[in-house]
Amino acid sequence: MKNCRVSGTEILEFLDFGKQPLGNGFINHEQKNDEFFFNMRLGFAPESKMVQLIEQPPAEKMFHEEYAFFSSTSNYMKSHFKEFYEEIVASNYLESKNSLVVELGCNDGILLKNFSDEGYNHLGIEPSMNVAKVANSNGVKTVENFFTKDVAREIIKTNGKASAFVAANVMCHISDIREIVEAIYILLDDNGVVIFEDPYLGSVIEKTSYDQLYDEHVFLFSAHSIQYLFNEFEMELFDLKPQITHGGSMRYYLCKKNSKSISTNVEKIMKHERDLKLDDIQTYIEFSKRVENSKSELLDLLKKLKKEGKKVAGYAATSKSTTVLNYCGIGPDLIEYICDTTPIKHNKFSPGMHLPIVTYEYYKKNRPDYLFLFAWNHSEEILKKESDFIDSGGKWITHIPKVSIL
Ligand code: JHZ
Repeated sequence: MKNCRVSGTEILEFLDFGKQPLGNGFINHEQKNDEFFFNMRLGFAPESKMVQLIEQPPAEKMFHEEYAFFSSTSNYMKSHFKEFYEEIVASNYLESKNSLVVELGCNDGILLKNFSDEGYNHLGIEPSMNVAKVANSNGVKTVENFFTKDVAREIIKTNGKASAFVAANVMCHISDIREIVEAIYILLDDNGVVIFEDPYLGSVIEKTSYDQLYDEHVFLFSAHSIQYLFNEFEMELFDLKPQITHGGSMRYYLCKKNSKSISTNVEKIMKHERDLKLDDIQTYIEFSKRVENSKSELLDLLKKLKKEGKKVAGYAATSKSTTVLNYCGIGPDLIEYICDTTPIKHNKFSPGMHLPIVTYEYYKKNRPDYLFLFAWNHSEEILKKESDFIDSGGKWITHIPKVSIL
């Protein structure tokens, strides 16, 4: 993709992560010599203000019947999505329980289950069949498909128009974003709302959390870029609410033009983005220098620990860990294994660098001296749960916002 996916104008490249595998492409021993890689480069489009990958692997390679990420693995996220549900219900967006709520990329149903349990009219759309099956078996009505304009028309035929169209950590995954926004416009009732959240560009820049970039995250959104994108399709932002999830996310509220009053939050956050200079390529050039520094500091620390004979393991085989490991060139010589609670990842190897993925129980029996916190976004939940690791002399390593030992 040489031009911006939103405006069709030029993209200024500012960061090259080199060859990267699929963020969730955990592999068996036999697949080690037959892995998929793509060139992961990041750019900024001055016209739309959209930060985006220059190249993204095809959607079918990333989302399929063996998708490795299940949303319900974090208890904190379960309560976060319960609050999201409560907010929608408490607002006047739904006239009654019959008003249709559609969720794009509902995964295992972590959000929609709240609606289905209380008898709300709902529909999930999820292309990764294995997670969609879990949603369906949990009582969440889910269509196993990618979302398109045709799918939107089909849904209208069977379910009518949507009063609320929601998504969490999904919109930023979709390369053909114009098709999606057009499809949303078709599906949405004239008075309907679109509410979605994704990792926030401002937070990534402030925290140097470069690992929010991997194959699935083709965009890093801001209020400016979302306003630009939806304005193209006669929709506009009417509210914005920052979230603490995933190291700093933004919840975007959109409607068809002139159908809702605009919250003062919109201008407040737009101003914050101008103050952060998110419209200036220089900001991204400086970010890329900080990313390079982070890489060398992390490698220095891991090599020093190895020299001292310390054992280091990783905690949580996140998608983000794929970027850290491959960009920095960290293999099993520096981090012995990664423990994770997701069964589909067990006894596999991390994408690209091939670190063994082990069970939580394995970690408990084979404690390292240091644990690298790959799920730094869940640090509160994890550090609390693992307090005995520190008590028994263990130490945590993080790389966000700076490489350090906690
Ligand atoms: P977590 C995924 O990213 C992928 P990831 C996706 N592209 C996205 O956008 C975000 O989520 C939202 C493990 N874990 O949430 C379970 C433990 O082992 O940071 C999971 O494998 N123990 C859709 O993968 C992984 O972490 C724990 O106590 O970067 C999830 O990582 C906890 C809390 C998690 O998302």
